[in-house]
Amino acid sequence: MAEYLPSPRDWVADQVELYEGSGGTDGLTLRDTGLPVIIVTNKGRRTGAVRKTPLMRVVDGGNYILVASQGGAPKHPVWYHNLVAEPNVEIRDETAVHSVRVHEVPEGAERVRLWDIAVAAFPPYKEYQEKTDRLIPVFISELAG
Ligand code: F42
Repeated sequence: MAEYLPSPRDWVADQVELYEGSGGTDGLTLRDTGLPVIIVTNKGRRTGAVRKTPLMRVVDGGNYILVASQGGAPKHPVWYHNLVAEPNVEIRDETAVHSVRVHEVPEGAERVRLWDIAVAAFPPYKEYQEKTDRLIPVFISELAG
């Protein structure tokens, strides 16, 4: 089993510890927004280490939409590159854990549809997109198998 390397950002590492440590019964929302969060367990593309990334919980039917916004920062988050390199990940949604495969949704009507769902679930995504020149990547999950 690969080693777990926590995020260097304390608030992120703390949320993962609370969420995972409670078996998905505590630390379930983003700060004081009350909006739900999932934990994506992914593999570091260079270290091979276990990485755990909290993201907003956005769903399209039974699939999860993952938005690589990183607060509208100029560069994609590192986890974006991890998911492109190894798309088989685990998603913890409260007490449920799903093995899924994710893929980036290319520009086009389907991405627009998923983006609108994401903004409805977490309105700050819209401001994050306005803040940055990059097109914020959107992934969709499907059950691995
Ligand atoms: N971020 C989002 O992008 N979208 C969201 O919807 C979102 C929601 C959210 C909710 C709660 C919460 O606590 C955090 C939330 N975040 C959200 C922040 C998110 O969890 C990430 O912290 C953020 O997106 C930054 O991701 P990052 O992968 O760039 O993290 C950096 C800080 C990081 O961990 N860097 C590590 C480090 O040590 O510097 C490297 C991590 C890594 O994967 N390394 C790879 C490896 O091999 O291990 C190397 C990869 C390479 O290419 O170098």
